[in-house]
Amino acid sequence: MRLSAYFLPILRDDPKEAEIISHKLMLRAGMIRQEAAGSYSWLPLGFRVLKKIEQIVREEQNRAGAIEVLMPTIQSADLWRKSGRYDAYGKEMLRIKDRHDRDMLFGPTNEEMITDIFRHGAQSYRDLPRNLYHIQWKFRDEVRPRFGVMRGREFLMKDAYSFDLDAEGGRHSYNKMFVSYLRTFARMGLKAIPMRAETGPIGGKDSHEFLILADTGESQVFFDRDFYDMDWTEFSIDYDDAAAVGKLVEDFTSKYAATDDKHEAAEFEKLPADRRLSGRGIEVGHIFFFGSKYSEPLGAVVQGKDGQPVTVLSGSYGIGVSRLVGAIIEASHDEAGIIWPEPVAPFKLALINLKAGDSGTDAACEKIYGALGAKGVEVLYDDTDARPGAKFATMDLIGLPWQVIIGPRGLKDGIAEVKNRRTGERSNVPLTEIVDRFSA
Ligand code: P5A
Repeated sequence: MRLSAYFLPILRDDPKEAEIISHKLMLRAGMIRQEAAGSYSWLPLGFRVLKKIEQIVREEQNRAGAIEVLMPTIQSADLWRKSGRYDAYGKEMLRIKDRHDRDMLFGPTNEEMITDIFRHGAQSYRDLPRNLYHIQWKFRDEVRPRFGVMRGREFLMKDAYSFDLDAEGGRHSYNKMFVSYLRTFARMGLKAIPMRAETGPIGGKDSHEFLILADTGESQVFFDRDFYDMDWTEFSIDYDDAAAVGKLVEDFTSKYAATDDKHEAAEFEKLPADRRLSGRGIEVGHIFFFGSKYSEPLGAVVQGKDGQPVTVLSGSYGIGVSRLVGAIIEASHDEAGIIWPEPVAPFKLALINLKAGDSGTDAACEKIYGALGAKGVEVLYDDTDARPGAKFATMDLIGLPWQVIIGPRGLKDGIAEVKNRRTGERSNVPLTEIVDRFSA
C-alpha cells in the first residue's frame, strides 16, 4: 500500500477525550473514530489489525474442533423469555420494536439462539459433542462505556457454545477451549493468566477469565509469581487426548490466581510472601460451564445411547476480539507509539523514501516495494513528500515491526537502513539483500 493513496488520518496531539494510552494511540494512529458513546468506526489501519486478530482466533477455534457459524445481531425476545433472561438482563440490553410491534433486541450474547439452533439440528447422542462458534458484533448498553474499544457498547466478540451428553464430556469441551485460549493469546504475544471468576448474567458455577496484566486494567487481580516461570509458548497438544488436555488445564489452575470478586485472602496468604503478586488486569476472554441452564428451559433434548431422552449440557466461551486491539497496545507500546507484535501488525514493514521525487530513491524504493509485494510481504510505502522527521514520527506511532529507510546518502553506497521498531536496533543492509530479509 502506498501511503500517498491510503487513508491514515494521523493526529499530532493527544486527543483530550482519551484517558488511557491505548485509546490515545488508536485515535492518534487513525485506527478508529468514535461515532457515539462506546461505538467506533474501524478505519483502514485499525480494521487490518482487527481482521488479523479475528483470524488467529478463528484458526485456534477450528484447531480445537469448534465449527464456525454466523448468527444475526438482532434477535427476537421470545427465546429470551423462555430462558428467563429477557427481564433478568436489565438495562444493558438494547431493546427494539419492529414494525409489527414485536419485541426484538440487539444481542448481547447468544446462548438462547444457539441452543435453539442446536435443538432443531441434533436428534441423538451421535450428534454430540459439538461446539459451534461465531465472530459477531454485540451490543451492551454499558453504564460507563470508556477506554475506547476496551469497554465499548458495540464490540466484536468470538463466542463459542459446546453441547455434551454428560458432565465428563462437558469438562473435556471446557478444557479444550481453555487450552485453545492459551494458544490464541500466546500467538498474539500475550500472556493471559486464567483466573477463577464470577459468572454474572451468563450463569453456572464454573468459569475462568483470562487476564493480561496492565496498570490500566479494570480488574484487581491476585496471582502466584510462578505464572511468570511457566512455558507460555509450547501448547502443542492432541485435543482428543482428554487426559493430556486436562493435565495442562490442571497445571494452569492449580496455582493461585483470582480476580477481586473471587479472591480468598486466607488461601493467597499461604503462598510465600515473595510469590504473592497483585495488580491490574484486562479481561480478554471468559469461559463458562453452566450445564443445563439454557438447554432445560429451551428443551434441548436428544435421544441417549439407551434410547432415553437426555438434556444436553453446555458451556459458552467468549473472547473480546475488538477489546484485544486495545489490550495488545496497552501491553506493547513506548513513548513514541505502538509496537505491534508481528502476528497482528497491520503491515509487516514500512518502506520510507526519504526523498520522494528524487529519481534515484524513487527507483530503488519502487523496485523493493514491487519485489516484496510479489513475495506477499505486507508493506506500507511512504512515498509522500513529507519531511523525514515527520515520516519517522508517523511510522514510530503506527508501530509496524520493521522500517526500511532509503535516502540519497545510503543509496550512493548501495545500502538501506533497517530499523527494528521494538528494539530500536538499526543496521545497514545492502539494497540487494533487503528483499531476501523479509518473508510473508
Ligand atoms: C461467553 C461467550 C459472555 O458473554 N457468552 C458468550 C459469554 N461472556 S463475557 O465475559 O460477558 O464476554 C466475553 C468477552 O467479551 C469481551 N467484552 C467486551 N469487550 C469490549 N467491550 C465490552 N463492553 C465488553 N464486554 C465483554 C471481554 O473480553 C469478555 O471476556
